[in-house]
Amino acid sequence: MRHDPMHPTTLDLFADADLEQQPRREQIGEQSYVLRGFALPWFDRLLPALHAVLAAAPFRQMMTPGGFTMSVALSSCGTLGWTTDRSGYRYTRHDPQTGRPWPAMPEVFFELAQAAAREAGFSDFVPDSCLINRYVAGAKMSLHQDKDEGSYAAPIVSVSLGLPAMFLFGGFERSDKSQRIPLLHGDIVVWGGVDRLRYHGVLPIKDGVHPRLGEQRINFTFRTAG
Ligand code: MD3
Ligand code: FE
Repeated sequence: MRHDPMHPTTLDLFADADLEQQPRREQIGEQSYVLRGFALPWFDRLLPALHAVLAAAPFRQMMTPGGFTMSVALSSCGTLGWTTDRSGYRYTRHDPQTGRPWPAMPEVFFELAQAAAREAGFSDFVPDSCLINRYVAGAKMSLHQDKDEGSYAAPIVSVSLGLPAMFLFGGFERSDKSQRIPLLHGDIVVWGGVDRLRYHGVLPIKDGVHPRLGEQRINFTFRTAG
């Protein structure tokens, strides 16, 4: 009776919950981690803050220096916002579309980014930029390095929300083999130190409907840009 699987004791239930729990922190590189579900408890506070940012700085598609329109739509908050146009990639203090300063980074964004960085071994992360990427079905980001920041000393924190994505985590040359890492709603990835200049990208998003965010994936990329 005590070991009837249909009648687990309270202690058995705790034991099972423990066994079935996914490892919360996956190491994917020497100084790179995926924090599974880390943003989930923050989501209800992130959403209204996101809407306020987007009311001031709506999503827009930008052009690469090479003349291609990015499939991902962008916005930013924080002191510095990443932009691209025919003259190049850079960080600006003003939204080129409105001429106004980028919206301030909501406190809840900053706190989440700092908590995630700490969990990955980077204490005292002070992001001054949050790029907000919006992917609809088919949108992708080709392999690239993040090289537009003033220093590579700080880590980068990436928060995935909405539809799932297959993230490509490459090496230090474009031709190096990439790991494929599925990222789900609420997952956070943190990179820094020796992994800061690794190539990375996102495969085309598959269509679908997320119960909280609909037909899109939204990614926050926190950086110390200045
Ligand atoms: C790996 N965005 O906007 S950050 C980007 O899902 C960008 O939208 C990704 O790459 C996205 O530039 C999420 C992923 C990232 C950022 C920096 C890295 C991965 C990195 C630095 C080193 C290695
Ligand atoms: Fe990037």
